[in-house]
Amino acid sequence: MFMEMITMGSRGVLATLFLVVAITLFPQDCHSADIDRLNSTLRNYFSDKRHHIKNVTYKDTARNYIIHMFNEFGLQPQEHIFPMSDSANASNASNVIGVLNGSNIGTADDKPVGVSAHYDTYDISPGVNDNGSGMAALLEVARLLTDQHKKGFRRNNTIIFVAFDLEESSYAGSKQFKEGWLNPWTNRSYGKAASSITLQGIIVMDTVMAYNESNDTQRLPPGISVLFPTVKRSIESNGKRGDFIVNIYRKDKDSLLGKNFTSAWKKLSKLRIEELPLPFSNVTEMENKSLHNLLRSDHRSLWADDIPAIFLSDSAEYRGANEGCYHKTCDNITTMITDSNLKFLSTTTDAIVETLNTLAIQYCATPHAGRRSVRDLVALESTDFCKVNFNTTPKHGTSGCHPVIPESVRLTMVLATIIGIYL
Ligand SMILES: *[C@@H]1O[C@H](CO)[C@@H](O)[C@H](O)[C@H]1NC(C)=O
Ligand SMILES: *[C@@H]1O[C@H](CO)[C@@H](O)[C@H](O)[C@H]1NC(C)=O
Ligand SMILES: *[C@@H]1O[C@H](CO)[C@@H](O)[C@H](O)[C@H]1NC(C)=O
Ligand SMILES: *[C@@H]1O[C@H](CO)[C@@H](O)[C@H](O)[C@H]1NC(C)=O
Ligand SMILES: *[C@@H]1O[C@H](CO)[C@@H](O)[C@H](O)[C@H]1NC(C)=O
Ligand SMILES: *[C@@H]1O[C@H](CO)[C@@H](O)[C@H](O)[C@H]1NC(C)=O
Ligand SMILES: *[C@@H]1O[C@H](CO)[C@@H](O)[C@H](O)[C@H]1NC(C)=O
Ligand SMILES: *[C@@H]1O[C@H](CO)[C@@H](O)[C@H](O)[C@H]1NC(C)=O
Ligand SMILES: *[C@@H]1O[C@H](CO)[C@@H](O)[C@H](O)[C@H]1NC(C)=O
Ligand SMILES: *[C@@H]1O[C@H](CO)[C@@H](O)[C@H](O)[C@H]1NC(C)=O
Ligand SMILES: CC(=O)N[C@H]1CO[C@H](CO)[C@@H](O)[C@@H]1O
Ligand SMILES: CC(=O)N[C@H]1CO[C@H](CO)[C@@H](O)[C@@H]1O
Repeated sequence: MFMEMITMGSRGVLATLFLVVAITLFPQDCHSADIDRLNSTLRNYFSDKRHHIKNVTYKDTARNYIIHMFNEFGLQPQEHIFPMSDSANASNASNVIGVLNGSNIGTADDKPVGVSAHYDTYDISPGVNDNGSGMAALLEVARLLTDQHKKGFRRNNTIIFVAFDLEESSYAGSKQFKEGWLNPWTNRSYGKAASSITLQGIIVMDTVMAYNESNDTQRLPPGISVLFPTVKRSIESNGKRGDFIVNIYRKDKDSLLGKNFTSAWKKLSKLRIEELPLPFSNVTEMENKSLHNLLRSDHRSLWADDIPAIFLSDSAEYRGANEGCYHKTCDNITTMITDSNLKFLSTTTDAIVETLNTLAIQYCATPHAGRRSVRDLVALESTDFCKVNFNTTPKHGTSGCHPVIPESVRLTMVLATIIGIYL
């Protein structure tokens, strides 16, 4: 490098400097799920049965891994141990919960928002998709958000991460969540203000990684055609491809969360999404209308407890590879870990990060003030990422992804470099 600079002369030195600066300040991806991590998390921790009877050892390993990772992320994990209903075996189960405090923690202004998935599996199914996929995404969301925290971002509202246990036993973990953990935690954290805290809602993921671009890979559960004729038409006009995420919520209770997720998804991805805004809010009423298919995860218990929630899914056995493998031994790494499935899962992860940042109101804790020299920016880049790369107040729904140095300036710098070297 030194010899090159001598032969290039001062113009070359300048050009090289430009190049270094241009590369250093190249726009950083503000929120991108790491596909290799999703892959290895699934393979290493969520690829064999995690059932309280069929393989309790592996389930414990998965739970310990969640606790370990939440600790790594600085989320001070808490185990919510609850008694099991089939307690003949006298063992207990536990939800694992991590909390990322917002700056409003402890005050009446806090509007917490959450994300969840279940880590247990059905019987002897390895449960890579059901629900290793949701867990891998949950851990990746937690990693990305806490990483942003380390880079100087803060959020007004608190974010709660929940890994539910025993979803596969009548949603036992989520049924006991409100009474057993949420209420006591709210009292502990907010004291007198506890009664004025409103949870904005919890995103529930279950079976979220099957993606199929072939025609006729998507079937429709009964009831959908009548209630959502436009969704039916949309799926049919697309050749009945299983290539979309399903976002289920109750129109009158969960719209804030539901619509924010859909808009985050559309902003970040060209992949399709189908929204099913239910015109009912009472779970019993939905069951009486034979809508069981839309109630098949932990959001059911949350809704019954009057906690806003949305349910994200690939529609489970109504789609492609899931059809033969759902709850079977072939819900395994061979069937599920494909390029397109991982990409689909990473899109869900990114859209959740975006949604949570919007609802928790992300901001940069150390706003950059006024104009700065390029040298200042380079120096800051290494110590305070958000100060350099982001505006003080992120525009709504953008996670604050505004590089300070505009694209056009970067391009000019690169061009100047090339001209500097070759002329
Ligand atoms: C439980 O899962 C682990 C890890 O995959 C495996 O080594 C072990 O053989 C399993 N045990 C049973 C009883 O299936
Ligand atoms: C199960 O949990 C209950 C409280 O939820 C506790 O009293 C009991 O000791 C626990 N039992 C075991 C075996 O851990
Ligand atoms: C969010 O927090 C920032 C920084 O503390 C504050 O300036 C802003 O008013 C808060 N916004 C809302 C909507 O609470
Ligand atoms: C929370 O605090 C309120 C008011 O002090 C009390 O009535 C309620 O029982 C507490 N709930 C729990 C779960 O501790
Ligand atoms: C979050 O806030 C709670 C309640 O104020 C506090 O006990 C806890 O230590 C805080 N967590 C972190 C990581 O600061
Ligand atoms: C898939 O379905 C679409 C819409 O019905 C149709 O236009 C297209 O030709 C089909 N593609 C194949 C390969 O059958
Ligand atoms: C839901 O509907 C059932 C049956 O109609 C009724 O018994 C129950 O009180 C309702 N629940 C709520 C929270 O309104
Ligand atoms: C997954 O299931 C398929 C279909 O039954 C089977 O061919 C494959 O060997 C299984 N993979 C693993 C890792 O068990
Ligand atoms: C997932 O990881 C395995 C093992 O490292 C690797 O062989 C495979 O190519 C990866 N799959 C994808 C789709 O990245
Ligand atoms: C997203 O949530 C915010 C509140 O944080 C709300 O103002 C906005 O309208 C929501 N966006 C959509 C598309 O519903
Ligand atoms: C009631 C119940 O769940 N019993 C189970 C206790 O655990 C053994 C295996 O460890 C099972 O065989 C029983 O069915
Ligand atoms: C989304 C999903 O497929 N949930 C299923 C998980 O497994 C339980 C127990 O078998 C089913 O009741 C849910 O429908």
